[in-house]
Amino acid sequence: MNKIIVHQKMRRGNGMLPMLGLVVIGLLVVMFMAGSAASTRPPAVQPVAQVALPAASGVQEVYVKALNTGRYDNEELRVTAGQPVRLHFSAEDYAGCGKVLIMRDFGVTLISRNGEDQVAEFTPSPGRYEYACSMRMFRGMLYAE
Ligand SMILES: [Cu+2]
Repeated sequence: MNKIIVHQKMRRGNGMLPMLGLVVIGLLVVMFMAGSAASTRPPAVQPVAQVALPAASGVQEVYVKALNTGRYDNEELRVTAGQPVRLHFSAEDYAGCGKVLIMRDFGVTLISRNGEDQVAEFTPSPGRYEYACSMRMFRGMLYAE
């Protein structure tokens, strides 16, 4: 009699293992699907070249915003060399160090603490000029041709 009871207990105990296994596998599948869904999602920032159109004044207006995602909305700017450029910079609330934009080639440092537009003007010779946060995590390139 005792033997039978023990036997049944063991069987019940063993029966729990496959069940637990199924639950774990189920969880893994759900986690995997969530993960792959996240990875197939398009990146928040679609790097698109912004081509500056000379305004009536001849100043080329270009716009860069530091996003909460850790990147600029514009990572590539194209302007005409030898004509003045007016760079408008702003930053989202949680852009962190991205609130500071530096263009070493023109001695430009812009700080947008509360999302406000900050402006710098310079006239580039032909070339490529980087703009970035101080640690170059946010990074973009201005091409003057
Ligand atoms: Cu940074």
